[in-house]
Amino acid sequence: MNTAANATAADVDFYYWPTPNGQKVAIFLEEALVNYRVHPVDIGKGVQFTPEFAKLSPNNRMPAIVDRELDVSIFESGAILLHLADGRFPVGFAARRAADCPG
Ligand SMILES: N[C@@H](CCC(=O)N[C@@H](CS)C(=O)NCC(=O)O)C(=O)O
Repeated sequence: MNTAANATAADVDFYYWPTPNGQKVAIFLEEALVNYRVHPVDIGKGVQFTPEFAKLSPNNRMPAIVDRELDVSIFESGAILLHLADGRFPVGFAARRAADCPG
């Protein structure tokens, strides 16, 4: 995860709040070693209804991501997971499997 302290250009901006739909994307990002930056979307405070967020997620729900290489935003956790699983990200599952199970 990218934080202000170790800020480098992230490959993915992740709009997140800790609910199961958010967490399943968070788990994927961590497990696939994606270089991502978290943007909290406090759904208790109505952040999901701001015009800025609605541009990324027109159904006003999180999670959402922005893929910086393709400059595209994606919402709906299932669609996000399919997008992230395309193998384009720096490590991806194949490399992760090889790292975890050498030989
Ligand atoms: N089908 C969507 C559901 C996303 C969803 O329901 N997000 C909830 C939190 S888990 C949300 O943002 N709720 C805000 C609201 O209803 O105003 C997905 O899988 O991403």
